[in-house]
Amino acid sequence: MGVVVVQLGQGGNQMGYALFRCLASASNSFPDQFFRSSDKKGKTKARAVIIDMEPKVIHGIIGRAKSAPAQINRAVWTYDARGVVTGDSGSGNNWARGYYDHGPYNLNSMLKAVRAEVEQCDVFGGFIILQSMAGGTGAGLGAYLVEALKDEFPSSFILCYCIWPYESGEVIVQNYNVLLTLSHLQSFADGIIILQNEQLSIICRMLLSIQRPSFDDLNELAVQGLGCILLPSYWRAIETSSRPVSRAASKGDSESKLSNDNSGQSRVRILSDLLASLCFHPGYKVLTLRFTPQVPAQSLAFTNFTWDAQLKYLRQMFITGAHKELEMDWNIQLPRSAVHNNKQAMLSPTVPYLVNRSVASLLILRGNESEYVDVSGFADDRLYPIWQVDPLSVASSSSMYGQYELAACLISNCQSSVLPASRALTKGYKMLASRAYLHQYFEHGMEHASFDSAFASVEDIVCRYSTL
Ligand SMILES: Nc1nc2c(ncn2[C@@H]2O[C@H](COP(=O)(O)OP(=O)(O)OP(=O)(O)O)[C@@H](O)[C@H]2O)c(=O)[nH]1
Ligand SMILES: [Mg+2]
Repeated sequence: MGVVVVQLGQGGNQMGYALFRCLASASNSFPDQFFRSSDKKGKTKARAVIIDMEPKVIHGIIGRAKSAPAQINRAVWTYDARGVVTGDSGSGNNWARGYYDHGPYNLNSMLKAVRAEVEQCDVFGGFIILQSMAGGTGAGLGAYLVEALKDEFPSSFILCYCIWPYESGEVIVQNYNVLLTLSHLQSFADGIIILQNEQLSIICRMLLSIQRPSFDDLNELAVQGLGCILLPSYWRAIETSSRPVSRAASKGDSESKLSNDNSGQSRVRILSDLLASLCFHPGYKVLTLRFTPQVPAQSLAFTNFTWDAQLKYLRQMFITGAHKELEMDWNIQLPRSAVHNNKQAMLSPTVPYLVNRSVASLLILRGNESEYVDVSGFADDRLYPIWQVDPLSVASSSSMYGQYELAACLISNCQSSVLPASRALTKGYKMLASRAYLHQYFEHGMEHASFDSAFASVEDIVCRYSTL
């Protein structure tokens, strides 16, 4: 099974490079879902297509992959030069330029590179798209390419991994760009993981003791969670008093014969199982990652981790919607009744809590004894809407994850990612009302109606999640 990673624009390419490094260095051998041996010389290549409209960043990551490769038993990996699509100049943070100009102009070369990489997979498992939402290429051309991929490969899964900009605003038109991108991805992608630069930066500063985090620092942190999900893991049961065995665990017995390994456990299929357990409802596709432990690399060897403590942190982060272990509100507890909803909590002064509700969650545990840890706290009915009958899936692997003796990642289809979307809407509507910078978009053939429909679609997303 092979997954093709499409890296787009500066953020997408730099993040993609960090992801391949993480996948290569966290296992004993190159995971064949993400790497392939090229024929004659037996060199290992990333299963990647790398696209940017200016060549600088692409040259940078190709050079870094060659000069500072993640080594496994002295083996190295590189990018395949045939998977590169680039141009002369970027999109200048103009979403319309990426979507209406660069997208159609480069479509054939992008699809050619994608088809060539897909053909290298014995079984093709889908696409992971890496992009930032605030610029012109990753966001605009990225939205165009995702539509084209859905058209060209209609039965393949598409999981987008999207960088949300600092909300203080690095790019003046970033609110337009994130809203346009999110609305397009909602229509054409199967799952959208949002990664907030702001949150990554706070974790780097407060928990990892990096005073001025660079993009490399943010990327390295961000891909830890994604790598934890993507490396091989196996379905396990949940076993709580109210739900004896999860759907995911029993599913493996009947359906996943192909993916079973020698131990008889059922292996999680990337991306089909992941998306089927999290994004089964087309109205809810926005995902959030939470990863623990969050400690500086140099402290890992001197810290004793226990499952009990780590899962307590992770569960409280989940309940409160927090992204970091520090300064989390431990006073927020689950309401007594499962029928409680957040809307009631907002309206009633006697209900002091607002919990982060989730449509579904997938918990991945890595490390010794991970098959036996009690995870019932994540299956609590009060964390999910009442119509959800089987919201939690759990997978594990007893192997160590890179330097982590134990690691846990929760990927949830929950309310916490829509808060930044609703703030972007407020700011975006303000700019739209004053017609700020619209001429830059109209120059490339975009119409006012496209803004209206994109904003309305994001409003729908926010509304659906906030009434969970
Ligand atoms: N986390 C992270 N964010 C990045 C990185 N590079 C850029 N960004 C963010 O991405 C946004 C800008 O988008 P870019 O990816 O630079 O834009 P692009 O896709 O190359 O598009 P154009 O340059 O307009 O053609 C800003 O919000 C940056 O903070 C990176 O390596 N990591
Ligand atoms: Mg760029």
